[in-house]
Amino acid sequence: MSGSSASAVLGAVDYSTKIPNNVNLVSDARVLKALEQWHPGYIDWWMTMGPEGFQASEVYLRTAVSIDPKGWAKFDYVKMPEYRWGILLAPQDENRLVNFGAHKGEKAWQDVPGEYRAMLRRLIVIQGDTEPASVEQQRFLGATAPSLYDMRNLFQVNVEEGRHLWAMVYLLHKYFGKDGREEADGLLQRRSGDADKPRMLGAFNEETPDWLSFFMFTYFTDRDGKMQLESLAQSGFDPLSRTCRFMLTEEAHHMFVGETGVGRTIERTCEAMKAAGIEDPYAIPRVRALGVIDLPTIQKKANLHYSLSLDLFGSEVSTNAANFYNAGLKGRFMETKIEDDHVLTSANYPVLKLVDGQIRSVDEPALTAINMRLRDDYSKDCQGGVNRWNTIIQKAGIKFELTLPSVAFNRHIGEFKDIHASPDGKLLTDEQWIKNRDSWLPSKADGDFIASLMKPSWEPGKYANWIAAPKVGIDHKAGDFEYVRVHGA
Ligand code: BYC
Repeated sequence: MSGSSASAVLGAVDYSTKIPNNVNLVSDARVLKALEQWHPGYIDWWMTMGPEGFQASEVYLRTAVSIDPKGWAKFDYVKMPEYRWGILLAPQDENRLVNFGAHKGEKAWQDVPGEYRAMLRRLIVIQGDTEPASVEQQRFLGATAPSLYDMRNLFQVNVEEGRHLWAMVYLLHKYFGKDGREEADGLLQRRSGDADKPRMLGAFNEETPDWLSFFMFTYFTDRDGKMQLESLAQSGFDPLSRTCRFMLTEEAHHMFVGETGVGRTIERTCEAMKAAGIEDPYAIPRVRALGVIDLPTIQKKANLHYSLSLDLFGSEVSTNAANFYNAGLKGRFMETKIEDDHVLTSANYPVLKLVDGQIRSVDEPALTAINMRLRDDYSKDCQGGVNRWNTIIQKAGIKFELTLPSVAFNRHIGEFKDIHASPDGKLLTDEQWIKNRDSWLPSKADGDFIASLMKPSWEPGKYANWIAAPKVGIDHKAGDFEYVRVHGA
C-alpha cells in the first residue's frame, strides 16, 4: 500500500512524509515544515546523546505501523538512527467531553484555550523534557549489556522515549506557534545532570550507572510516566489526551522490562544461593562471592529509585495541581472511573503531613491534594511488582521480603524534604541519618561491587552470571535469537 493510501485507513501511519504520522501532516504544510526543520537537530542530539557505540548496529525493534491494538508493533532489524520516529495519536472521539474541573461537560477542546495556554505549554514541556533525559541517563549501558536480549530492550526503550519526545514536540509546533518552537528547541538543549542546563525534574538528573539501576528506573520511574500520562490522557485538551493514550501503550513495555529485569536478577541470586547452600540473605560477602547481587543491596536500590520517583509527583498539597485540575488540563488517575462529582470543590482527601514532629494523616481539600492522590495510586501500583518479586524469593525458600520504604524516606520535594526518616517511617536526627544512610541506600562500595559485575555478555542466548534468562523471547523468538547484530563485534 502506498503511503498516502495507507493514511486513508483509520489509524494507519503515513510513511510518505519524512516524519511518519497519522495526523495528516501532508496537509499541514506549516507544521510539517517546522518539524522537518527540527528533525536534523534531533538526529544530531540522538547521535551525540543517544546509545553510545551502537548507532551502526542492527537492532530487532518494533515500530508502530498502525495504532490499531493488533497492528501497532511491527518487528524488524533497524539501525537506530534510521528508526522511523513518528507522530501517532489515538483516534479522535467526536463526542468526547471535558470530564472534570470547572469546564466539566463542555465539548473537549481541539484548540488550546487561550486562558490556559501557559499552563498547558508548561505541562507539555515538562513531560517532553523527561523523555530525552532518560535516553541521556542510559546512554552508556549498551557496553555492559548482560545479553543481546537486554541490549535490545534497552534500545527499544530508548527509541520509544525518542518518539515520546516527538509526540510532545508535535504538540508544541502545532498548537503553540513561536514560543512552542522555542520550547521544542530547548528540549534538545538541556542535558541530564548538566550543572548549567539540567533537565527539569530531579530524578532525570541522576545517573543510571548500571543495569540494576536501569531495571529499577524502568520499574519505578517509568511508572511515574504511566501515572502522569494517564492523568494527562484525561485532559480536556483533546490532542494531548489522544497523544498520551497512544504513548501509554508503549510505556507498558518499559515497565515490563523493569519488572522482569529486577525479577530475573532476584531469581538468579536465589538460585545461586540455593546451589551454594546459603540460607542467610545477609551473608553478603558469601553471596557476592558467587557473582550475584545480594538481596539487601537490591532492597537499597529499590529504596533509592522509589524515593526519587516519589519526588516526581511534586508537593502533596499543590495549587499548581489544583489549577491544572480545575482548568480541565490534567485529571486524576482513571478520572472517568472515579465515582464523585469530578469538580472537587467540597471534597477532602487524607494527606500525610509532618505535624508536631510526627507523620500524621490530615484531611486537605481534595482539589489541592491531587498530587497526593496520584502518588497514592502510584504506590499501590508499585506494590504489585514488589509482591511478585517476593513470590520469587519465597519460592526459593529464602527468608527475605522486599518492601517499599515510607513516603517520608529520602525525599527532596514536598512535605518531608527537610527531615530525615528511616525506611519504616521513623523520624531521625541528622546524626542518625548519616550513621545509617549506607545501610538503606546504595553505598559507594555497593556501587563498586555492582559495577564489577557489569561485564558484557553478547553471545546469542547467553546471559551474564548475575541475571536469569527471560521466560519468553521478544516477538516469541527462540532463546538463541540474535536480537542485536553488534556492529564491529
Ligand atoms: N523536580 O506544586 P508543586 C515520564 C517544581 S515521567 C524539580 O510541588 P506540581 C518518564 C514544579 O515544577 C512523567 N522540580 O508540583 C519516565 C514547580 O515549579 P514552578 C513526567 C519540581 O507543579 C521515565 C514547583 O516545584 N511528566 O514520563 O503540582 C522515562 C512547585 O511545584 C519537582 C510529568 O511530570 C521535581 N521532582 O507538580 C521517560 C507531567 N516537582 O512552577 C519519561 C507534567 C515539582 O514553581 N508535570 N517541582 O517553577 C506535572 O504534572 C507537574 O509539573 C509535576 C509537579 C507533577 C512534575
